[in-house]
Amino acid sequence: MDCLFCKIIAGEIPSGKVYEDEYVYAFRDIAPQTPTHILVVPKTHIASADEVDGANSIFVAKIFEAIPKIAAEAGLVGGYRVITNCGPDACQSVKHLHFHVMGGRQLPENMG
Ligand code: DGP
Repeated sequence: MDCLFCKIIAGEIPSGKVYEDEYVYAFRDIAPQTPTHILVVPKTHIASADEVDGANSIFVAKIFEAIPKIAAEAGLVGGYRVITNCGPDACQSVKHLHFHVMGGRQLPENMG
């Protein structure tokens, strides 16, 4: 499967890894939109939030267990935003489920 984030997880493409466990891989976004911008992804190929089901939702649960640790390690003491883009209307560009963890400054209230 020709998936950029699968290649990053496999170490075939370098990334700024910040966290990894059995289910979860997290790395710095290549084009950060906030002072801290981390991508948190499942270590199995799930194309988007549309593809989450009972067979793979453990990966999503583990991602949300990892996010507070990742945020704390990144020093996001004032809070952070978690976003996933799903499909063309949301401008999802990489077809491997990922959660943007963004912070390091006051974020705008408007998200869309
Ligand atoms: P989205 O638009 O929600 O699909 O976000 C995809 C994100 O992936 C975008 O913020 C940029 C990031 N990205 C794309 N290619 C790479 C890469 O090769 N390395 C890293 N670290 N991030 C990437």
